[in-house]
Amino acid sequence: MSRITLALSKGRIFEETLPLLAAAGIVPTDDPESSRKLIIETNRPEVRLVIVRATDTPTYVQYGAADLGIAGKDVLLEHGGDGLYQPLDLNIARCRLCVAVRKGFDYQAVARPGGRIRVATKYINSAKAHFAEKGMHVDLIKLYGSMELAPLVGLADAIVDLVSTGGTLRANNLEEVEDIMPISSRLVVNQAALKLKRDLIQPVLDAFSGAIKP
Ligand code: PRT
Ligand code: MG
Repeated sequence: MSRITLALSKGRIFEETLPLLAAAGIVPTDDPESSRKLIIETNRPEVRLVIVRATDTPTYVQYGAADLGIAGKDVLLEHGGDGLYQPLDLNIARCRLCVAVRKGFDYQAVARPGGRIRVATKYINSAKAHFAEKGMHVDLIKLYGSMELAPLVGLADAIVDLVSTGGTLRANNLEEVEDIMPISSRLVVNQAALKLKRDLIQPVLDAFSGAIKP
């Protein structure tokens, strides 16, 4: 029997994908928040889910360990998208990528061609492209989380991070000074799998596509 494997991260992407799966007639048999299982079966014997770290989703799909996956545009921009077909913006897990600084830091003084700034981020590629376009010189410091701390302890002048409600910035005395781009999650498909298992994958694409909320 031919099967398809869909890679998802737990948390917001899993939660917001459930209605799309339901539209495709797919219901997981376990909840990854309470179960420790990394492979989750569904009501459909030919469809299974694998639970991966959000940043690893494109890698599983690129190498064909999963046929499909759902990943944030932020993650896809850092991964590069090699070997991935990206047919659908699912419009879920929405937020924006932005530049933020400690309140009182004069960002406008350095936000000009030739200006220099030290930036901490997990989004090295996106940050590099953004500051290059502005003609700024940037010293990038790679972090893996809690970026909001960096300007508070003098590790960086600014951060490039995702913001949704703005609550985390406010709680840490930071302010958004530049909007880089809107972010949402995309469906990614392994290109070889799409050809070999089109009979199983195409109906999922069609159902997802019909269930996307504006
Ligand atoms: O959490 P973990 O370290 O395991 O991995 P992850 O952060 O990569 O995964 P997860 O599940 O937290 O996020 C998965 C995807 O959700 C991301 O790749 C984004 O595309 C999307 N997304 C949407 C977000 C947010 N909204 C978001 N608000 N990802 C992260 N955040 C964080 C942000 O980094 C900041 O620390 O939430 C904080 C800000 O939230 P507000 O509401 O206080 O502004
Ligand atoms: Mg997170």
